[in-house]
Amino acid sequence: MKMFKTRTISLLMGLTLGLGAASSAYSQESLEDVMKARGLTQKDLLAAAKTYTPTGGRDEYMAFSSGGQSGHVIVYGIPSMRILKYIGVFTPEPWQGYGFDDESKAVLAQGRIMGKDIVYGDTHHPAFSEKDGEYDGRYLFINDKANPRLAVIDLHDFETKQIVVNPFFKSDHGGAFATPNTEYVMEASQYAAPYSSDFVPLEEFNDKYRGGVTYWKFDNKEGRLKPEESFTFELPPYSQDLSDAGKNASYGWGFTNSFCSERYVGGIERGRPPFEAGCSQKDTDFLHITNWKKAAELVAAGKVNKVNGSYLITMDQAVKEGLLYLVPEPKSPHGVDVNPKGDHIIVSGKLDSHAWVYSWPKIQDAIKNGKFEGKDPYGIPIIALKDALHTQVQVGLGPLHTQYDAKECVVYTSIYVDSMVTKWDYCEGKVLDQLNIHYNIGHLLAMEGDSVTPDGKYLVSLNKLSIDRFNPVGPLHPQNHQLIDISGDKMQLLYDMPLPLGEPHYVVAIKADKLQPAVRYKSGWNSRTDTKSEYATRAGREKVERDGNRVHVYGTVIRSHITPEIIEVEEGDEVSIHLTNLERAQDEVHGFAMYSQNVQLSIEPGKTATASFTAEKAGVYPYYCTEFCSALHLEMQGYLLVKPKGYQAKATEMQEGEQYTQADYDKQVKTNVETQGVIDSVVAFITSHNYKDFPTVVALVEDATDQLGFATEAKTKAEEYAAKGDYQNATLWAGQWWQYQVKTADLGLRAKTHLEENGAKKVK
Ligand code: CUK
Ligand code: CUA
Repeated sequence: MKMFKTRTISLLMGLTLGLGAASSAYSQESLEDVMKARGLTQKDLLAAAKTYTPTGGRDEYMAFSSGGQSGHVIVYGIPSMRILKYIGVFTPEPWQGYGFDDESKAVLAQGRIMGKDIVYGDTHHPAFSEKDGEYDGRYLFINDKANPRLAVIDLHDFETKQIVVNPFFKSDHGGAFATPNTEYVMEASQYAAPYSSDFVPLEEFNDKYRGGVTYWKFDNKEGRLKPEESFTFELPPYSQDLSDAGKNASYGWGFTNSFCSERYVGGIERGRPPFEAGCSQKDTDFLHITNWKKAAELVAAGKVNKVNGSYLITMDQAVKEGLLYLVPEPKSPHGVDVNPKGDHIIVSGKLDSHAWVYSWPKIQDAIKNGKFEGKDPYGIPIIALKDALHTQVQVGLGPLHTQYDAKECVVYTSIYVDSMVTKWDYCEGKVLDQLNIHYNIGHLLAMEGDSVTPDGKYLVSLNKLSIDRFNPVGPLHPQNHQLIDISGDKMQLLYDMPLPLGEPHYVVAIKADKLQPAVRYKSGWNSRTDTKSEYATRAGREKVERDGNRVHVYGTVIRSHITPEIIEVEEGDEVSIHLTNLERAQDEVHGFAMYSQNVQLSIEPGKTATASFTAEKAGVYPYYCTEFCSALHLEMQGYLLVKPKGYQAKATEMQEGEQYTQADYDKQVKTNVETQGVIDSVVAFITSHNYKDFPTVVALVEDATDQLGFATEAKTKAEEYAAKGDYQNATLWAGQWWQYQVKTADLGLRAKTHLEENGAKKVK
């Protein structure tokens, strides 16, 4: 312990004197040496230079990837391809305390289905909130295909705030897709099923099984989906697939494709040919066109009935009101993508080598003139292909998804079977370039590719299989995201990134400067509801409240202690520990884990989080902070004592491990005086510079001032005990005084470094 103190002090001194003198030692190795040793070509170097981001550098774009089966969202930077965060969405995520604190458990509980906790998701399509068709950087939505749900993530703190369960579907896929002002978020079903939770035999498939597309109303001010204002279009049991919202020319409409309009039901065990045979018989499937703008008016006018407690526009009503149309599309299509102007829609057929380009003006004409080639078995008007199609382009075998370039008419389509990306012109109908990617590409993503003004620049190919790309890690491989430079005429492959967390389907990327995430919460904040927590606790106001066997602990955390450090309850008590992080410093998160109780909180600066459990068994339960937050992090600890019913205390005095004398006290005080010298020199440096021009430094200084205040309190106590000749307590409090000094010095040094690195100026 004493050794440690001395070393820390010299470290602090060293930092004070040594910082700012950058190392001048330079590598003797030449670029050629490294190229030779690693077998790199000029092309490799060029690619490396385009993605390599020096230490401290930032990315131009932030990508939000579906986490596939993990039920999370993965955030990474482009072009560095560095993973920045996993966001817990449908699945508990202990690092963030997601699914462990009461506040986030309440979010996950919104996603219960038939009373059951569903603790994973098969996430497919993330979507940003939009304003006038541009990403506004406020919210992210994502769907869960397996359990038809949508989640809302607030990009102000990258936390999941809401989960909604579809009131009709038993799976979804065509979500999440936002309308141009995030009026609605689309979610289409995938596998047709009865709308009720009752048993309905498969023999009644055509009559009783249904698909659909839900338009979830989004309250842009509140940042929440509004189930009571949302509505669903009843659709035939055609296995709806992907969706996209119309924009500009097609604003007010939505598009949803389908892949089994044969309505085939397999069942090899009943002697029937399998699904895959029956679902790929016809040459075409159907693109569903829905008018959400008009539908919303009907809902507002009280003309739509509720089923399962939610607005349902039946097929009959939709046809009667002119809200629903079908257009044939290529066999087993996958992906429907509206262009930035909203006047073309591209659909690819997995079992066709063409991408089909539809003309929205043509479709509109057909609708206006009532020009249909017939009706489907449910009475929905079908627009003839020739009355809707602009052109068909041979792009390669197994085309899936399309992304739009910054240049008009230019698009990139993922070619699954041929494992390549085809760059082509949909106005002229010609292929421009093709690039082999590693293997079996699914989605691809362009920068701000779903907005009305895509950026071009980079493309990421989301390859399904990574086979031989990386060091082997067993039979389950990561996915391979390949970064491609699309700024020139020819596509250039830059980098392979393994993504080892579920199978991401789609990714969206936004300009990094559109995001302004917070570094701390307002003090005592429930981050999941974005309101002041009723359990917020201020420094010095920590308390324990008991009502029968219900115990509420109102505590705080700050470097380096948890208050309270000892919690005493009785066997059988229901315990809730509410902890508020008093820190204001950036990145000073504290954790809270407890032996055998499934307790693990992440308490970011300002946050209040709650761990609740039943103290079932009498015993001793250590708890501690799980984030290495300070030099005395390991000492950030405590004990929950669960006493047997009717327990009578035996020992009355704590057994001290060490006895301290006046000499110990004097020694500690001497150390403290030296430390104060360090602090004073740092303070002198800071105050002699224009530190007030640096918000980061101002925050650090505020925090340091707090810590120094605590130091003064501890100093007073130490001196009081010393005056009474109680050197045991005097020495311990002097030690605590020093603890606060070290934290003050640490903050001060961080502030000083920041000033030095950011060109602060001396003030007279
Ligand atoms: S899907 Cu998986 S590659 Cu769910 Cu958009 Cu196409
Ligand atoms: Cu707080 Cu470690």
